[in-house]
Amino acid sequence: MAMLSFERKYRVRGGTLVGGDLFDFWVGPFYCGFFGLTTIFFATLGTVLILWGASQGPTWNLWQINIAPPDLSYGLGFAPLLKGGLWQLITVCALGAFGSWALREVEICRKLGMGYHVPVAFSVAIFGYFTLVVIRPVLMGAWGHGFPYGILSHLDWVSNVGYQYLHFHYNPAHMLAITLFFTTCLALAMHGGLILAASNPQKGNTVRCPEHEDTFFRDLIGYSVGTLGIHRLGLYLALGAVFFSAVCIVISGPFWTRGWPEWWTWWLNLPIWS
Ligand code: 07D
Ligand code: 07D
Ligand code: U10
Repeated sequence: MAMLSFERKYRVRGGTLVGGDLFDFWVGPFYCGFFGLTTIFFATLGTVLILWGASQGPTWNLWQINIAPPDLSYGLGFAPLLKGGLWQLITVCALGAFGSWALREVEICRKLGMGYHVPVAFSVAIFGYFTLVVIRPVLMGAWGHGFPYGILSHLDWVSNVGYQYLHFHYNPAHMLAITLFFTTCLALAMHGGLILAASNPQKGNTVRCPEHEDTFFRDLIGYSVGTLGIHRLGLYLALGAVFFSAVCIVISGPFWTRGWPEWWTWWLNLPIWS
């Protein structure tokens, strides 16, 4: 069915979590819903606050705009607007917008009678952000441990926090996360390559079917994970990468305060060496 006539057919009432039929409409290609409005509200307010913060700061250079979290001395309390309070409000708006977007995805899944895999996946990204700006700062006792909102300043934060633990590459959860990120790229490259090779043939050749795809990998490595399996694997790899990212940062500070290279002394201390 052509896309435009399919859209007309599925654009029916129902599936909403909140608001019943009230916000159950489309604007151009976009589904609205209650959570569409809350997304627009939080995203607009957050952007306006960033722009206002920028107007109070020293620069309009896009790369250098910086909305910093409060000083550590404010602990877990509220800070004055220009001393980190703005960062706190923007964090609330960001979480409101990301959460609304995930719930809007849920409503669209319900309308279409599909599984919730996409909103679940996006929720793991939100969990990564939530870990950085809420869980770890709360565990360490100050909002000042959150990362600053700015293109270059957030990179400075990552570098500084990395060196606080001497050599962040020795963080075992960081190793797992990086390995999972690299494996995700490998899996996507193999899958994209295989699908294009089989289903987008040169002129004059015929389209190959999934049996060809299975056979390619059985010939090459003796096993094929299968056409559904590769998508499941891709999802698990990507979600695992972000999950271990959250773990690697939440253990840095709350659970391990020394340099990460030192953590590995457990290996030298194993009784088998003595
Ligand atoms: C391609 C989907 C599109 C999304 C895009 C991002 C904004 C920010 C805000 C001016 C893959 C839109 C950007 C809305 C504008 C202001 C105030 C997604 C795609 C194109 N980072 N990070 C970037 C964010 C963190 C790190 C780029 C966000 C952590 C490093 C972009 C968050 C740590 C590098 C960006 C976030 C960290 C970057 C490209 C939130 C660990 C780079 C992102 C909400 C995770 C790279 C100059 C991209 C770069 C980069 C956005 C969090 C590390 C500006 C929104 C604190 C090391 N980050 N980041 O393509 O070039 O994502 O930086 O958590 O090298 Mg970052
Ligand atoms: C948090 C993004 C969430 C995004 C959301 C959506 C919008 C809308 C709108 C486009 C998690 C936002 C949407 C704003 C946009 C429109 C219209 C994703 C998030 C909700 N590191 N490191 C990681 C590597 C080093 C350090 C993670 C590699 C050094 C610290 C990942 C290397 C030191 C932290 C990773 C390397 C260091 C990390 C990031 C190599 C610095 C973290 C991925 C090759 C000297 C961070 C949870 C991630 C983390 C993190 C990779 C090097 C420090 C595994 C490959 C040695 C302090 N590093 N790193 O988390 O775990 O995505 O965050 O050298 O905090 Mg590292
Ligand atoms: C995949 C796939 C597959 C496909 C695919 C894809 C994965 C099986 C079949 C998809 C993949 C791609 C298309 C590839 C490219 C994608 C990427 C590289 C990922 C990154 C993507 C981007 C960078 C694009 C980002 C763009 C976005 C997020 C869209 C931005 C749009 C909006 C912000 C509007 C959102 C709409 C909302 C929230 C609801 C509706 C609302 C409106 C339209 C606005 C109008 C407003 C109102 C009616 C209400 C008024 C507002 C009010 C009252 C509030 C006011 C408040 C104030 C404070 C003012 O596997 O194969 O193929 O394609």
